[in-house]
Amino acid sequence: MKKKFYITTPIYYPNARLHIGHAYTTVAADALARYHRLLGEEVFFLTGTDEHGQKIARTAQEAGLSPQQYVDQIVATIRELWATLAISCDDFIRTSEDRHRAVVQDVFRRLQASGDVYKGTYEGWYCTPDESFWPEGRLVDGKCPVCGRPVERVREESYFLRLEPYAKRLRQHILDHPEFIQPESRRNEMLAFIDSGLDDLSISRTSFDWGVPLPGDETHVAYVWIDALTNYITAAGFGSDPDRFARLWPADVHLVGKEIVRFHAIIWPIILLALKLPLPKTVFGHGWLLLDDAKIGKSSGNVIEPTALVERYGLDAVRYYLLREVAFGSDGSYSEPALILRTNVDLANDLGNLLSRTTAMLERFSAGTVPAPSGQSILRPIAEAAIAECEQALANLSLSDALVSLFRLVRAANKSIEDEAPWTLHRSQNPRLGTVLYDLAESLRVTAVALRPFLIDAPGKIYAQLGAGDISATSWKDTAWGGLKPGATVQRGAPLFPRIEDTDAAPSAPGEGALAARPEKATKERASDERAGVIAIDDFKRLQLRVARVLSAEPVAGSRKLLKLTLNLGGEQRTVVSGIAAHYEGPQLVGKDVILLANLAPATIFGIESGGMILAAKDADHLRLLTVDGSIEPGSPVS
Ligand code: ME8
Repeated sequence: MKKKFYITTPIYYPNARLHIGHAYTTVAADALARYHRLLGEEVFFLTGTDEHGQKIARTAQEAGLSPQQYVDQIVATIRELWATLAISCDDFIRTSEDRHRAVVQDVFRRLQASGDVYKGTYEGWYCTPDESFWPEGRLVDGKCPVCGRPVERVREESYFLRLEPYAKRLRQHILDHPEFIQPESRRNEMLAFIDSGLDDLSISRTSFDWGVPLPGDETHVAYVWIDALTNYITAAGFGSDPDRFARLWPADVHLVGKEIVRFHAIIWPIILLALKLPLPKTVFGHGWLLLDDAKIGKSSGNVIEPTALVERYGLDAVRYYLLREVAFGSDGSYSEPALILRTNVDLANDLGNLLSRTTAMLERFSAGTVPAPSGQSILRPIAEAAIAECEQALANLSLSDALVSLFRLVRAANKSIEDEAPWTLHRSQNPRLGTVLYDLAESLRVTAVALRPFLIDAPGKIYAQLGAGDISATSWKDTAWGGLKPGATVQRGAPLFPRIEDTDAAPSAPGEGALAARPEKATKERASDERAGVIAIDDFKRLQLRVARVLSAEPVAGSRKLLKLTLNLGGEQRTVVSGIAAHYEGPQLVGKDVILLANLAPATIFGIESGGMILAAKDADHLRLLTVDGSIEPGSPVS
């Protein structure tokens, strides 16, 4: 029988249109689902909407609509958004559906039978935007400790679930299963939360009726989080299709934002323990996308519409940016200039140029067909290592690392064009040419298959241009080296990713010394500041300054001023051309830590692509490189 992979996103509140933060989780889950399908597994990828509760009831009332009418409208926009982002979910659950109501009621009956439910009165605070109860002692400055918004005083009759009887078992489960709560920082937070003592949880509400009525006591509706968490078993067939449920449950990954890990890693497991059901294998709490250091959120008024970005930059660029830019698990800043830069550097320059250079050379030097390789392949071991690293990263849910590995292969292929100089091999009729060209085409083919979980259009276009056939017939196994058939006819096509011209993006030529990036929109005030030479902190923050360790430094043929440096940036290597040859000998620099402006648009200098600028201080006679005061990991950010 096929291995199964069940992955979920949170079910989102349809109280307002969704934004790039929701797209972030959903695109990440989609990439993982696509990867596991390529592995040949039976994948069940679930997303949906969390439609009950006080927040939705109020929003609908303000809009003059019934809650159902209100959510129906928003859900239609969410379905459109997921279609725009090519989200390949296998089910979209809505908690207002009958199939779900029946399961919530069943869960309540079973919880009551567990003996850990009692009726009482809830008196305390409630954060309506987060739909969460808070005892007085946990508030921070009288506000919700998670989102910082005002809380409301609530006093009403409620059913409670005792959590403490399950705390010890849950704690032990967390300790025994290091993969259960990830990343590790969230695991430690949850252990600390359990150790601080678990209050009985109010599991019903009586002050409004937009929810699932409790069986036997219809003046109560289920607390919206109990209702919402239950979606994960409803969709898997709990109570409706026992065989399917036995096959799918437990979920392999609940992917959630870090602010709701507590619900998924404490409350949900305790409900499952009370129901005597197995616990999900992994709850992964990713970080937030931030705008000017604040979480992008529906209520913060700083939402970014993903659809507009897709229209402007294309689906693959937006997906790539979301999956690559921020280490999955950490918070990261969203910025449009960074999206443009990522697209131009990785997709247009590195991947797109590799394809157009390779197909152009195949046309010119090999009559438009893929030659047969004969000699030693330089790129094959690099490709095999990149795929192995990519697999490892995906097993750890490190989506950005997976892409870093694949683009290492793309960069190595580009470098091999410079190193092997196929035009010279062609001129001298050197038989190595066939191997070099095959290597390039095959590296692109392997990359195309491996990019299928992440990108939607580009992999198929690469396949078509290489004459490799229909990419939809490939599986992950086709990332193995050697799939491209010699003799295939190359079909050169349009550039894969046209460069996005953005005059407001970072300065383009290294060595200009123009460190202040231009603001996105020059308002009058900002323009006058600029004239005075003053920049805003946001302008400074757009510069990605990083510590880089010099791996090698060589003179550039034909130039007396330039050195070509190869730098270690942590997970990545960069080549930078720098005008420092009059001040430093190459060997002097090897092992030195320098400061690199890492997000400067690349430029070709003396035929070498330079990816950034290293910083130096200069007086009339001297130039000295900036460095760090002691030992620090290469790649560390400078701020
Ligand atoms: O919490 N950065 O729904 P919700 C990253 N209905 N991710 C973000 C984000 C940001 N700035 N903003 C939102 C709920 N998200 C409940 C869930 S599950 C049983 C019930 C993502 O509409 C992230 O995944 O408030 C976060 O957890 C989710 O949207 C919250 O969506």
